[in-house]
Amino acid sequence: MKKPIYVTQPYLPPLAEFIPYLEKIWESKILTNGGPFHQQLEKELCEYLGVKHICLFTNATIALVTALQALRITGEVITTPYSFVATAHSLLWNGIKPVFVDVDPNTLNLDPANIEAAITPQTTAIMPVHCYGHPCDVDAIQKIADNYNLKVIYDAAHAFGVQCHCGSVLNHGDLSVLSFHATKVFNTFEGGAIICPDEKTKIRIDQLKNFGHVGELTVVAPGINGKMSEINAAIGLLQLKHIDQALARRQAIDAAYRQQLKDIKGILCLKDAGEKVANYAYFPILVNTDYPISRDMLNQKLKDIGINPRRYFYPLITEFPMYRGLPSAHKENLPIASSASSQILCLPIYPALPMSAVEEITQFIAAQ
Ligand code: T4K
Repeated sequence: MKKPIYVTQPYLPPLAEFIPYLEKIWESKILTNGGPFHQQLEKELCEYLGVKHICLFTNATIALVTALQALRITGEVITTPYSFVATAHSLLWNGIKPVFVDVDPNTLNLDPANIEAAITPQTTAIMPVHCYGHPCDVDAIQKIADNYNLKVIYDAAHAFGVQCHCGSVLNHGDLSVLSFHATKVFNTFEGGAIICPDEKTKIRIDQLKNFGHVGELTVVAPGINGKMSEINAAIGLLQLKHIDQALARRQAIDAAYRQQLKDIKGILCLKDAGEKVANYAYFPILVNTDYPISRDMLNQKLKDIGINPRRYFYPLITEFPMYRGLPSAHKENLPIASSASSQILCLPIYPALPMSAVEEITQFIAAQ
């Protein structure tokens, strides 16, 4: 039987290349708590990504929770309904009320035009998402934040290596949070990071991810255990050696999809957001009413032949029980996000995906 094709498959370098890292860990017996691989990965990631400071985490969800605590965010935070649920969950974990506003129809990122009307005296921050790795309108968001004295924390889970008009997109806002989960462009199995602009904030974040400890005897905050282990950091170091090759392969797959899907009525490939360097993390298409069958039917039919796309992001966050009672969660407040959520389908994209599979998928879509 043919092997199923999933929306993504983690990139894994040759196993033999990982053995020397394991030998070093076995020899040193340093397994976690900011060991040598952890330190080296922070340094190498700063260089690769073009950012000043990075704090590694066990995953992006804990990093988002910690980022909000690091900046002492309270009250209300304006965010997007069109994301993975972890974005909004990080607010609830901090006792913060999410205020959802609609997205831009072209990028599906938070639309800055909707932010101002949602600001109240309780608003302290904005949490946008660089959805699918496409940069938000960072300048417009910053302008609003400056005018109203708000912090900006970007959920940059999808945005590894992405550059906008002025360098790394991760340098925008007060903090940015990356995910290194298995399904991401750059993975450490599980992992994440906060990008921060100055040493003082890095020190605070590093304390918060280590139970709030400062030295052996002092605890300055009710911190959490968000530390990345040496095994995960070692995988990250090895992945970095292969990342450019993996990104080039994603780019080629993205180009092939665009070429092969361009004349199919009712199928729209989501445009990029004008990034200078993209990461091709996802390949989202919109299946609109001009297409002969519904998005859900196409999804099912692809599954029936062993191809497993994903409806990222359906349902919207605002449809989950812990959010749907909020006034900002009403569908009428979010027409663009609601419509995109009912049409979206993310097609398989990952470095090992053969071009023959891309052809099979696009021919199947064309044949409906
Ligand atoms: N913010 C945003 C905007 C996010 O998208 C995410 C995570 C976060 C924050 C939080 O980041 P982390 O705390 O996770 O670091 C996946 C991921 O679990 C999640 O990390 C990701 N976003 C989300 C968009 O997708 P699922 O439920 O779709 O994953 P799953 O297990 O169904 O995997 C998808 C496919 O990938 C599978 O069908 C097969 C393949 N796969 C998956 C794994 C885990 C593999 O081949 N190997 C694997 O090990 O959530």
